[in-house]
Amino acid sequence: MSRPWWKNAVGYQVYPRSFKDTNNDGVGDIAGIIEKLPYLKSLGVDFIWINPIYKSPNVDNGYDISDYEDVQPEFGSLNDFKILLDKAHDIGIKVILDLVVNHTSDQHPWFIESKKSKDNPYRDYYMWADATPDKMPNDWTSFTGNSTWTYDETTKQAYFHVFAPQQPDLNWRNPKLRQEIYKMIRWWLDLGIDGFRMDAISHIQKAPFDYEPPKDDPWKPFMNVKGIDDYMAEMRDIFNQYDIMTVGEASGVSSKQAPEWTDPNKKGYINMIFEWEHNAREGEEGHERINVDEMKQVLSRWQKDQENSGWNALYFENHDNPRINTILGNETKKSAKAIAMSYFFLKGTPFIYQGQELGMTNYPFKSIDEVDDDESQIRYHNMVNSGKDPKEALQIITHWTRDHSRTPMQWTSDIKAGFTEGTPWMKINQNTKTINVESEMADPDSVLNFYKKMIAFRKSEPTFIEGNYDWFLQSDPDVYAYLRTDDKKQFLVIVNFSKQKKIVTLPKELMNDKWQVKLTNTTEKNLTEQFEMEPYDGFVYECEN
Ligand code: TEU
Ligand code: CA
Repeated sequence: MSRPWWKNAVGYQVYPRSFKDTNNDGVGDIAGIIEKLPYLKSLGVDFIWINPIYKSPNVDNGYDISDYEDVQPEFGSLNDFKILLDKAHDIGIKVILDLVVNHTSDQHPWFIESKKSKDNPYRDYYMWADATPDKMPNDWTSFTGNSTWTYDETTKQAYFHVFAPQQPDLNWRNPKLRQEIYKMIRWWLDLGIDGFRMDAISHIQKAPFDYEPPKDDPWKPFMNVKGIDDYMAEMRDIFNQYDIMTVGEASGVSSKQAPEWTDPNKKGYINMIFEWEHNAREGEEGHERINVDEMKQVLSRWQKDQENSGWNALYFENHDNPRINTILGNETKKSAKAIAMSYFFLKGTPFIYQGQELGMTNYPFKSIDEVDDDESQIRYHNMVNSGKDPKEALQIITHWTRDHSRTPMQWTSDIKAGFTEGTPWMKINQNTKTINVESEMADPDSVLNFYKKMIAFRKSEPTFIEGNYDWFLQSDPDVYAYLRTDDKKQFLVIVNFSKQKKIVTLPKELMNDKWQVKLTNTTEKNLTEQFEMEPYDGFVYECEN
């Protein structure tokens, strides 16, 4: 069997609102993505994943869809999208779209109908149950921290939602609903897109509503619940008719269960999973950082559990997380490069989030009014309402808000970052003066040029595709080190995440004089048993067998 294209591909995530604005309304658009295709090509990526571009009232920035088969006018038209698809394909870049089918917007015509009466033909597209304004059908908690139910006066029942009330969950138990979704999936695939990132896909099945979740696991009733397999298998049978890739946001699917989901010789519903567990935090609320030790363990466990069966999606940043160079690095060029090296050579398909390749950092939020994200707003107001000091609440919310990744892409040193000439929908980080595409293109030592080199290198070495993964220095709390090995070559990746200098002892059996530095963010040096590392030093060594 020939190897599927996505196994040696590098992906790039585009958050369209914040990528590039061409008509100066302050919001990024499809024409902006088209304009920047040559940039993406020069970076060396093979495909882009674009966050939702569908029609949406924008309560959750496009993750609340009111028309699955049309484009949000702010972004352009369906025709613009077709042009983007053609132009991307012309230069060898594939395009995957977000598939948001756990829920719709409350403005979707299905929900508008569904609300009207208990016997409306669309009633069962969603989940309704008897309630009163102060007694909901059960006590489940949504991802926002509030109830999963919202009462509706018209029919004196409540509807179910795991996200915001404006995002009612679809009723996947209803075969008619499923057929509508499958029709829509085919419609996009027939248009020629190259796959889907499947949003919140592990939540599409819910436990019976009389189920009582354990106190320490409030989301269990909608995390990879029994019965989901039937729906996933139905989607797989569609996906298998196309040469596409699928990556599922599937929290609740464990590393042990993952091969069932991602190995075509098993159930093989999708090609890979964005696991969530490695985003482990440590430290006090409002000051947390990535816990390196736990991160190493989680990444290694996923590598091992899918080593011979299934496939991994590799990422550090996305539109739901803070900037990695702030929460794991120290906001320097050097740490941005170290972080890049640490995950890029794992087994799987690496993804880069827009701006990560520049070393973009968190935004210094000063007031809750600067925060756009609905989830952060809800959490902030819950905290303040329950008596928390507003200053403290602000610190907690803004330290880890999703908005850090949603500030506009930094193209130039201009005050508006070359993103727009209008008023940007979201604050621009003023470190665009130094962290931007234009300056970094001109600087041979920039994070951007490092990424270019790293991407080309990764794609040139087949060992990184199928080679084994072996983790060493397992008990070191700061240094992440692993080997990738096949019968021709061996690569050794080693990164020091400590702010201190470290001397680590490498395994004796690895020592020989054939190791050569292939990539580093510091001065090259030989691999020695007693190996000294400055803060954020990173190296990739190669040895021919
Ligand atoms: O995020 C979903 C999401 O964060 C949960 O599925 C996650 O598994 C859970 O919080 C586990 O801790 C996606 C999008 O990435 C996000 O931007 C959207 O707001 C959300 O879905 C709703 O569509
Ligand atoms: Ca625009």
